Amino acid sequence: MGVEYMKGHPACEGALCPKGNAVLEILNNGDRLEYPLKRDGDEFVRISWEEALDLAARGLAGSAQDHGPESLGFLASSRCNNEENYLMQKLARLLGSPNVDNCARLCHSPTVVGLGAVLGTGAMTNNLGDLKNSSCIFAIGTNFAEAHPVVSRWVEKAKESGAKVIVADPRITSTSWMADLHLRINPGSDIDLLRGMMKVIVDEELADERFIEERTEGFEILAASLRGYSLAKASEMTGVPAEEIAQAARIYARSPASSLLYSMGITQHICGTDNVKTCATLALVAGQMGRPGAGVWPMRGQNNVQGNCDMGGMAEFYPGYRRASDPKSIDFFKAAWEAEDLPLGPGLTATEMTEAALEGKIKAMYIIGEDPVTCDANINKTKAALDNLDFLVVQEIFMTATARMADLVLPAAAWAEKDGSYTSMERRVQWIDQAVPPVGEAKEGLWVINEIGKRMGLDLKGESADQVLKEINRNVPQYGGMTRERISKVGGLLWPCPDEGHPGTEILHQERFSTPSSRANIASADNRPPAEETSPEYPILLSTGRIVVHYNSGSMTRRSPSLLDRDPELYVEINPEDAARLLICEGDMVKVETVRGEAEARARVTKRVKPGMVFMPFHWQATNIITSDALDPIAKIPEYKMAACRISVKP
Ligand SMILES: Nc1nc2c(c(=O)[nH]1)N[C@H]1C(S)=C(S)[C@@H](COP(=O)(O)OP(=O)(O)OC[C@H]3O[C@@H](n4cnc5c(=O)[nH]c(N)nc54)[C@H](O)[C@@H]3O)O[C@H]1N2
Ligand SMILES: Nc1nc2c(c(=O)[nH]1)N[C@H]1C(S)=C(S)[C@@H](COP(=O)(O)OP(=O)(O)OC[C@H]3O[C@@H](n4cnc5c(=O)[nH]c(N)nc54)[C@H](O)[C@@H]3O)O[C@H]1N2
Ligand SMILES: [Mo]
Repeated sequence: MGVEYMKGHPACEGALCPKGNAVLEILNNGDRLEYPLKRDGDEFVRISWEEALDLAARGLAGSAQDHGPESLGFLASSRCNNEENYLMQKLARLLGSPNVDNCARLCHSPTVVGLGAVLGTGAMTNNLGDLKNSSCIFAIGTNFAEAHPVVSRWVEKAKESGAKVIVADPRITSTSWMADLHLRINPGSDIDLLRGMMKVIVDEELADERFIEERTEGFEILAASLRGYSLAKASEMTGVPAEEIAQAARIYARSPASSLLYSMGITQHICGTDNVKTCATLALVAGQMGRPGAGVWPMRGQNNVQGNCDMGGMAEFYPGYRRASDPKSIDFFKAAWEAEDLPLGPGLTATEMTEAALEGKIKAMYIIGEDPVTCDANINKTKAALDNLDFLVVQEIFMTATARMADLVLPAAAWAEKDGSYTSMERRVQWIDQAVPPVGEAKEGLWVINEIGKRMGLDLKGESADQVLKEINRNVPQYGGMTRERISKVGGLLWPCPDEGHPGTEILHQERFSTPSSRANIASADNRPPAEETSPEYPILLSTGRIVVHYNSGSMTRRSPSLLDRDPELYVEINPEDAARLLICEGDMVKVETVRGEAEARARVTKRVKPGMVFMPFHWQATNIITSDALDPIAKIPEYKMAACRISVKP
């Protein structure tokens, strides 16, 4: 009915981003899915919930019977609450499939595994408000001013108290405008930048020797590898003047408290995991960790991607980051769920499920609140994979490109229409009460999953979000003390919160790291070139990312008239030098081609991108026709930030 601002909220103090302000245009949108729909040729016909649930159960059971439970793939939704995601992975695993994953695969999977390996916990170390205590804010590969506008407030507050802001980004962005020092790095050269900074820190005796000695392992290997490295080499690889790298290193290491913020510019590379580990290593070497204003802030994506990973909606982990490959995890959940057997993992990641569907190994999929046909890299491949399935069920609030390919579409209640908890990127867990009834016959995800389970002979114990939260309290140690009452208070609680007397944890790693040895593992990695390098045929580097008014697939924001009005169509940013050479003028429709296909976009001629590079947002489907699906070998994230393309004016 209206939007009110929570002035007393510790993370946002009542501020919303443009999408938050447009929320009612989306919630009350006339396009919302209201009834279950079944495919009939090229059309969809309305059916009853009874028929829909039977169909879903039969589709999944049929595949499990004919091809084994490992032929089932599940995508949980980071837009949905913890209880829905907990139940989704429970359904998958009780059916015997280890293949459950979520959009973190395309996003911060390198953080979960990389930061996890270095610090023991793959999550933001401090809270957002704590940024005001930093006297240096180093933002690398994050455009938080557009992607996390609420964070800008805390950075502004730090600046008002004299903090220095350093931004490492190949583009000029709304975030780089806030910077005292903008390192205009060559895309994909972050490890060289970080190593260059560490070289200066070590050589100029700015390393925190006591912290390294008392709290870390592996420094000698890094130090040895830096001996053969030079600032000149770092400058050559990154395209950043040596003096600027040295200046950044000195400011970061000398400041009483420095924060390091990173996001997709770091993770979406084939060396994404090594990038993350190197970011954390810089913080360790400088001793910038485990204190107010000092730590590592991975800027996570969706409203509940943190929670989805915590709940075990990931191929590598059962709930609470119990390794899916560890028989002890299986024993724990066999007892907790009174299950005879559970699948040992890791299961297939979202990106591997696509390959497996193409090979005919995955036969049926249940997708909740994800749109891979718009958001995957190289979507023609994703389409072919989904086409190859025997059965696809999609649970959505809108008819997305993915839903359009389904055999069965289930209408879902949106956030304001259901109870449940969400975990923000600061590990903050908050309960939301249902405010309005769902539109039409839409149902909350919990009910749908529970009913499908029943029809497959399973009692998932998912009658209400309350009931599931209590099970989460028992089975996810970090959430032990997160009762509905406690997390309903403004600001909720930050995990870990192991019991009901625990106040939650604002800053991690203050005394020890959560690794088995309690020490952080210093990493030493070398840079690797991108999977796809530019060539005479495809001479320009294509980078993709976000703009402030649109959100991921755009399935929601492109339906908001006020947001669409601000950015109505797909565009490509191109440097004036390249534009002149290619005879492209501002406003021309151009064709952007890679080996995988072509996309049409409106040219914006601007110095915001370097010569030899173009940038496209991915909130319109065409972009991911051309992006590269090369994967990081550990986290299996695609290299969305690097592809080789060519551009021409559309005849
Ligand atoms: N408005 C809006 N906000 C969002 C979203 C949205 O779609 N729209 N999506 C949410 C989600 S799911 C996520 S994951 C976050 C992501 O938030 P961000 O990661 O901040 O968003 P991106 O635009 O993908 O990339 C960030 C920056 O990385 C830079 N970059 C590209 N390549 C490199 C490189 O090689 N090195 C370095 N150092 N920088 C590079 C880009 O120029 C870009 O400015 O945003 C969340 N918030
Ligand atoms: N080229 C390029 N591609 C990218 C990226 C990039 O930087 N460049 N970034 C990648 C990243 S970081 C991410 S996270 C992915 C995002 O990929 P997706 O997760 O596929 O993107 P979203 O648009 O967030 O899709 C979520 C869907 O959930 C639906 N939804 C919202 N609320 C609910 C609900 O309550 N219930 C249900 N059932 N559904 C709901 C929305 O309608 C929407 O269709 O995209 C990736 N793709
Ligand atoms: Mo994301």
